[in-house]
Amino acid sequence: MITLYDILIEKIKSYDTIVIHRHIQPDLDALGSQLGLRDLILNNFEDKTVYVVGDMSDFDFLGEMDEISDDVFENALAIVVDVAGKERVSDQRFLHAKETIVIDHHRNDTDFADHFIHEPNKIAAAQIITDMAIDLGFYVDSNTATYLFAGIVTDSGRFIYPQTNAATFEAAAFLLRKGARMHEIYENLYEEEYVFKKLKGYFIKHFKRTENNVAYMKNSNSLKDEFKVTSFTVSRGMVNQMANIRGIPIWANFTETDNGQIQCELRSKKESIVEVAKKYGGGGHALACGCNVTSWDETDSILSDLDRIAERINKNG
Ligand SMILES: [Mn+2]
Repeated sequence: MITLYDILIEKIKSYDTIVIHRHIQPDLDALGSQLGLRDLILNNFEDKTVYVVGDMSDFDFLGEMDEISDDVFENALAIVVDVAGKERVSDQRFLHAKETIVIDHHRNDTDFADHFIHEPNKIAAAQIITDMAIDLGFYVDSNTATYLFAGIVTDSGRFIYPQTNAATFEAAAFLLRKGARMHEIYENLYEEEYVFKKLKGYFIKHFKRTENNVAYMKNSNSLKDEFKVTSFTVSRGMVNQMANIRGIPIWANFTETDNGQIQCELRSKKESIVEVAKKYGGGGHALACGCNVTSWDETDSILSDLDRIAERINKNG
């Protein structure tokens, strides 16, 4: 039987030039699987030219991208990792490649690839590539192992997300045996900006609770100037400073922005609160949603709506 791995190997063998892409605003799984696959190909196949392309993010400590001209794509194989939908692929020139292969673990289909290695049971694209390297007996050096480890550790939320299982740890253990520099990755992940740390402290010190234990913060527009951060950092970046507190089922972060609106980030442990977000013209997921309002009075009515839900939760235990 010919597997998708066989096809991938066959295609890598038949192209001299390979360009590896991943999604825009890359996280460490996107970058880790991209850079890891590059080194796997360079270390296990002879005479290949492999490029990595795309925009960069805060995670640039992992490695650099290549600048290449348009004509490189003409006779190239494009491999896209950690994303299957055309729109979100970084550097759209993959559309000019001769052939395309997608390697992804997200639960959606591809709208462009010639071949699709789709393993949604795996927690990271980097795990798909690691398992493939194990199956095929590839040579894995310590750089490759470090890249792939970074993808697995972050897409699993440091081995916390529900999909984390024995196979996740087996892949990680394999990479550590191959010399993955785990502590180097952790140092980069856990270090944060001075102002960010100070802002966290401010939040933890000043957040309040409603009668039925909805935690909340109201942030005026001047707060972001005081800490020299963006209002996005105050709003989205800080909301979960009120998460994971025993007895607090719901938490909300209200942040005034430059245009005078108030961004409302609403979060809940178990009970859906998206109806509240919708009531005020917003939306999102059941447990993580938001809306924009124009007055502090409206944030008070949001709080009393959330407080009613919290009261029900507290009663039902
Ligand atoms: Mn991923």
